[in-house]
Amino acid sequence: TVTQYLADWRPYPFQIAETRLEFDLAPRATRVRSQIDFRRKHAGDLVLDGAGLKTLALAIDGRPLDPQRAEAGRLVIPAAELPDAFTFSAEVEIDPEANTALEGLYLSGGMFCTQCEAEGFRHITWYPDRPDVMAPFRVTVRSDKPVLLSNGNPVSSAPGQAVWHDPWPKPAYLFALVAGDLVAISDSFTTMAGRAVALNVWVRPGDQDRAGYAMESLIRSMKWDEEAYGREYDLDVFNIVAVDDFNMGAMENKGLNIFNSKLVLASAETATDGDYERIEGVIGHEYFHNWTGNRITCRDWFQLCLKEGLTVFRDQQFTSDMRSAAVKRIHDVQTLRARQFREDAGPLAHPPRPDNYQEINNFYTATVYEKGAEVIGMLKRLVGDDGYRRALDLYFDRHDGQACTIEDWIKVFEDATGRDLTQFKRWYTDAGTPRLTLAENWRDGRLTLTFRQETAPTPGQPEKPPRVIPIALGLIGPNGDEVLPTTVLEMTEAEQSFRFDGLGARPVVSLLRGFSAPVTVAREIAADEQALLLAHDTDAYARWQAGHDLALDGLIARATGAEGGAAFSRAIGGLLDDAETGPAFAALCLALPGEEEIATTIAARGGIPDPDAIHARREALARDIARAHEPALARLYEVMQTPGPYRPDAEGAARRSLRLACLGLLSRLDDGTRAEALFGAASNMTERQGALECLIAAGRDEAALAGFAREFSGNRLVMDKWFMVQALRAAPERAVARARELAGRPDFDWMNPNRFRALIGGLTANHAAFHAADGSGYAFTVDWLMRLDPVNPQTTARMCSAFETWTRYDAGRQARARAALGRLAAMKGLSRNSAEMVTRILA
Ligand code: HT7
Ligand code: ZN
Repeated sequence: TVTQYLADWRPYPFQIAETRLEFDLAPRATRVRSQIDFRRKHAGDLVLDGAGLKTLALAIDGRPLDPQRAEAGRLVIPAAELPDAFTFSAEVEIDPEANTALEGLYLSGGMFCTQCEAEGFRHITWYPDRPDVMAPFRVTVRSDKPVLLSNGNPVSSAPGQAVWHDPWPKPAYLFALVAGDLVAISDSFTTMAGRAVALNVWVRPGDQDRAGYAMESLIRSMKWDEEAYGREYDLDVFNIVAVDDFNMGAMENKGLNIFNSKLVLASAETATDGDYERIEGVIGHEYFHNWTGNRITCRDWFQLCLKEGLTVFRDQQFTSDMRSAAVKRIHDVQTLRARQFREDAGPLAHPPRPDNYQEINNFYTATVYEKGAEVIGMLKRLVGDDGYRRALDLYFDRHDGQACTIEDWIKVFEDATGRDLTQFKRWYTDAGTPRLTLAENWRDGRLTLTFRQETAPTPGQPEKPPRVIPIALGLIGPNGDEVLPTTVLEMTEAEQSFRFDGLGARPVVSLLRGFSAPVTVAREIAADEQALLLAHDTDAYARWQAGHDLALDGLIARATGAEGGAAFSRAIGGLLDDAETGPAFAALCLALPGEEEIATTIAARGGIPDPDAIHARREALARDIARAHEPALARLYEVMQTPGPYRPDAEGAARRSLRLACLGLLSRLDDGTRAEALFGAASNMTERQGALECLIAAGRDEAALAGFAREFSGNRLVMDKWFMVQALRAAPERAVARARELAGRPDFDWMNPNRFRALIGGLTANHAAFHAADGSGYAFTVDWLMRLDPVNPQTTARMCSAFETWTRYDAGRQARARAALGRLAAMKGLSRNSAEMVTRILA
């Protein structure tokens, strides 16, 4: 295995004036003819990438080259054989039907489609498959499929052949082609300069009635990017295509976004509120890439967070503007903690900008995406909204059409604001989550806050110098009044004190408002102070965090044997009284911390988590809360009904989320009676799925599951939910057996990544089941990873991260996890993707 190093990057010796491609599509033998007009920029050989290509012909300016010159993976033509300007041409044959890895050109349900990020284009033809080589593309597609699409604007279209031209220089990873039996729902958008853009969402015939929300989301995204960032769309058409077989969520190919169908198709009966919100967010994300990723791309794959962190940040802003900013922030913090903090605390920890990798596909991680976005949030907080806008304007002006680095990004902030960001850059180069400790001193009306920051060593990075940490805080007086509004402290040292004078009585610190930095916090705070913050803090995130900490402390006390959670249960009383004024917030507060988070917190505090005890005690606390508040919960459950037709807006979703939070608690008392009634009566998938999850947890699910399967057996996306909820929500002692049984069904179409993730991913997310003491969860998961790896290495490797926490558990579980991983590591022919993951996890 070859390790790639950031330090080894060298400029490509050539630029490309134009790339011309011709495709004759056939499932088993597609012919690809290419002509690439190269112009020399620097000294050096012509190096082209290729993988799995049957090379039929090669030529320079029409002079044939021996096709045998192509070695595995590379074609090198020495500089001495090349003029300064020349056309390289090739003819290759590829086999889309055999392409189960879904990288390059493949077939999904009879439709030809492509996925080229990160290094998929080399599976299509010989090319400089690196993001800093950009070119305009002209593409001819020949096929008997009725719809033939590629990037850019249509040039001509006739039965059997279409020609597309993309005038905007782009790297090969943004190339796309689709050919299939598709239908579109169409609309148009007039840009701020008055240009009309034709919009199409392409789906399989019959799916049109579920594509409307994707189109509405696209239009909202285009408008928002003009208003919030001044960014206008730049082609005559924008196409979105939904495909069923896809390794990730979606792909931002220039002018031709390709989506996992689960992020396009939605109707009240088939999609949940969460699905609708994700569709809007991901449609926005891919659209926003048009400027942050496509017009300005990455110089190399080490810079991935340049486009992904920024685009996630932009999609988070978009969702905040379209829905509730407070709720969105809390959701984002929950996701970051659940996925990224976990990554940062284990063997897979890496900086947002790594400096080495073996397989770039393994670096599409929570650290690159979500932490990359948090780092931008911190920058914005430090330079202010105006400074951020000036920096972004400069970024677009200065770097349009370029392939850039994190250094370019930081420089625009320095130039636009005059700040020195040298220390700030550590957020990009250093892995690990800083732990912020607060010590308070109160004397004579003066509060002194002393912060310490510490980051534990991570793989390859033993030393962790201090970072700049923006700490947003406020002070709340004992009567609940705010005595200091939000103030941002800039911590730059390992230890630093800040003083607040002239205070009448000792206030409670509302710390890290808005989650102003991706750090963990350790502080002494009494339960009644947390309850005061939950009741009175002016910052919604800090209020939620106070309640969440109260619950977490109670759960950890219980999980380690003591009584706990009474203070949280008391605080819930006040919250339920005014839940109607903010149902989504109340729902978030009612949700107990998940088992994985409890385990993470126990481990971070130096303990060994016991998954069974965590599960049992969390259940016990949920029951106690339900008992203590049954009348209020039952009342809210009724009040939060949403009469009238289903609307996927934030208001309706908020009411349903509170209703289901109440149902979840009440089901612990009524053994699922209400859930059964709701399952039978609900006309939308949000409530049906919510009710089904309660029934599964209560073990009263047989009839509901059978009815659900009967109704939706023809809908793959809905059946994915059916598989997922059973693996995820089954009681831990039953879950592995249930998953095994489901895996034996003929409709467990495991080569489809959505179906595989639904069942196997569902089980790995069922904490106590995956970490079953007898190792059955580990063994079952590895059996399936071994089956999938030869077929689809990317998806297999990503799912290996289920094991990234294995060293936190007791010796018995560790031994079983190591044995399971050892079997995977020893598998003959294990892919480079999975081999890298297993090696890092076991290191
Ligand atoms: N930029 C896209 C990443 C992506 C991807 C990466 C590797 C393999 C398959 C993939 N599909 C999409 C998606 C995004 O972040 O917008
Ligand atoms: Zn992205």
